[in-house]
Amino acid sequence: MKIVFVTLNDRPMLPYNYVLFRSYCEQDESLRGFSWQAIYDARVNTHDLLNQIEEPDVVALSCYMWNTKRTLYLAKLIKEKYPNCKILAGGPDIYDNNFLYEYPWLDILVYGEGEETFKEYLLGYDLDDIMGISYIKNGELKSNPERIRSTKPFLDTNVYQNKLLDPHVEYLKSRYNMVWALLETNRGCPYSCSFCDLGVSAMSKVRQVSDEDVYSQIDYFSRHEISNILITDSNFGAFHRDLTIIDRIAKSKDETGYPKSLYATWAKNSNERVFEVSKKLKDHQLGWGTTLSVQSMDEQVLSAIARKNIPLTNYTTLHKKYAENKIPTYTEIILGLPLETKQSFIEGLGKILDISDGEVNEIRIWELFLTNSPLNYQREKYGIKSVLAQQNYQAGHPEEIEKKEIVIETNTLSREDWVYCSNFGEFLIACHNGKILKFLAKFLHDYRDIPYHVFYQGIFDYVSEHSMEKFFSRGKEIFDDYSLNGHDKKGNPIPANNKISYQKDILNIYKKYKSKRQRIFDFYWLMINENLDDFFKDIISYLKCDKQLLDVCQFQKDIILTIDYDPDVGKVTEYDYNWHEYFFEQKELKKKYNVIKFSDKTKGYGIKHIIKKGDYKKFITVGLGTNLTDPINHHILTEYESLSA
Ligand code: B12
Ligand code: SF4
Repeated sequence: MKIVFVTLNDRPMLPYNYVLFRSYCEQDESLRGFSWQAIYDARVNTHDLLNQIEEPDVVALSCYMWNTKRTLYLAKLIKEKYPNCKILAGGPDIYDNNFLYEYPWLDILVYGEGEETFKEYLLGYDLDDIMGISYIKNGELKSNPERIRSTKPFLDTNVYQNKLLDPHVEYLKSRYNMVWALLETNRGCPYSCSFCDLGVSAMSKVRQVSDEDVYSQIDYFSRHEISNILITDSNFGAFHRDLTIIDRIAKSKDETGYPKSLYATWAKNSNERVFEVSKKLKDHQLGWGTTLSVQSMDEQVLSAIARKNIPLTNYTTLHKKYAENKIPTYTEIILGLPLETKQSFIEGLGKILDISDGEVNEIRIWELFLTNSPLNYQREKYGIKSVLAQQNYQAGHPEEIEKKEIVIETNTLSREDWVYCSNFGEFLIACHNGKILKFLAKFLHDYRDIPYHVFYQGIFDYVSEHSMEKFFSRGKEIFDDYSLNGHDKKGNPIPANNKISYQKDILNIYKKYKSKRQRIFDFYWLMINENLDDFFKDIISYLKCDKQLLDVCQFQKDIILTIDYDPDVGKVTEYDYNWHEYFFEQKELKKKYNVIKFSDKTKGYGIKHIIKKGDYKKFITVGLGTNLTDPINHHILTEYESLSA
């Protein structure tokens, strides 16, 4: 028998599901000796993938947010070419029996955990006896009872030890010079957030992978020089064992240089252990930051999405601790959750800045997807309306373009409010995380009692009608078109998350930078940067500045990295207050004439990007950064000496 396992990854990543399923099935002696093939490289075009497949008997599909349409399209082509093969589709994006009618080339849908189901199928069980599947029998839909999740520790299949992955490590290294691997240390989540695919009760029991298996996987990563590890657990740091796992990974890195980086979804109820894990990651230069997630800052909303059980109380202390230890933190918030209003959302963003004392390194505003989550079935209750939006930039046959439903209205948030909040959010990220107004905002918050959200919203509304009118109204138009149709007036798609992929007017602006940034907050950061004088004129006139405010505005404007900054010369500036000491050295604010010389030559946290005056291509990387840890050391000048001391 020939089995083809399709698991199209989002990046150059080892085909974990293939090896997991194969190892599991091969534990049964009668299933050894089959021929298996893994199809996983999403960078190869669909027809070339098809050409790699020969005479399959069984095709297994792993369907996720990022690959479902393409996987199903590939499956259609496979079935056309090999009509006798059987096709099974599983994964978190398989949740609706209608798929059997919509994609009639599928033979079986598999729900939930799939190893045992797949094994029973290969063993030739009668379909009626396999739990957790749906299929068409004699023209009628048959849906078997849900499979009860095993309570045993799972795996023990020594996934990474049995050499099945070796050729794929070589393939990825030779083709991409980069290898990502998944590390699963447990599965399931004790929480039940209603917007989440894992928030279903069937997944509430957390099952552990044995210590032995986890450690042997880590050894495999080091031995095979695999750089990037993505831990699949839903709450890494929640278990005491996680500290030992990190120690083991750190030891491997110290001894062999691998893995080089580690990414995780952090425990929601963030605690001392998560901090300890994060600190270890930072100390061994493995980490990229820790999520202190909230999803919403409104108690009513948290209650509606069943997330009330994750308390917000200790965030201020935690943020402080992370900041003191120079560990980047990022906080996620979702727009469009039930009971959220325009006001509660905007206040929520302000509260995030408040509880982090303005120091949150990155705020991420996520759109709310409607897939296999409990919320998907509460549309009426919350007046949920959605738009079908393309996922990211995609080329290829129209049938393989990934589209997902995104919430753009509820009975407490009108579509217009959604547009406003989206646009405001991009501005806030550009100005606070991008540090264009961060210091001014902090001063006004600390010394003039102006709440963060009041400051940012006031400025946003003002500049939207003045210096930034052209750009912010374009951003608004994009959100408006997106929420109405998922595409712009010319019919060009506006992809979820990365909004600007097809909008020529904006891409033209980027031409001189010889690079394109697809997020609207990046676009805003660059446009404000290009129009800094006018932008600050607006700020000064909006704030009706007194002398002290004028001085802090000047400081804020001076430290922003601009294209004409010359690292060979530096920048000399003067102020009536000791702003640099107050903001950068946590000293008391004093009236004191001082002259400062800024002398930054590079920017970047890990990789140091060299600043070059007038070089637009470099400027976009230097100023905006390339990866998620970058906000720590980009955007502004930070190297200085006092000439007046
Ligand atoms: C790793 C990961 C990623 C990686 C991608 C990894 C890759 N392969 O390329 C990254 C970080 C890039 C990522 C990104 C995103 N992700 Co993600 N991600 C995960 C994560 C943490 C692990 C998935 C995994 O491989 N688990 C290990 C496998 C073995 O378990 P499993 O997936 O549950 O599979 C079991 C069953 O589904 C089934 N099964 C799977 N395949 C098959 C096939 C067959 C034939 C059968 C029978 C059964 C079967 O059996 C498996 C074992 O029992 C999950 C959360 C989680 N803890 O599961 C989220 C998750 C898959 N991601 C999710 C989301 C929403 C996203 C994003 C959209 C987030 C965002 N807002 O941007 C992005 C999308 C990226 C894009 N390009 O569009 C959702 C998906 C919901 C859905 N309906 O698909 C999940 C479930 C998180 C959540 N709780 O909501 N993600
Ligand atoms: S959002 Fe996170 S904490 Fe909530 S159910 Fe999903 S995985 Fe669990």
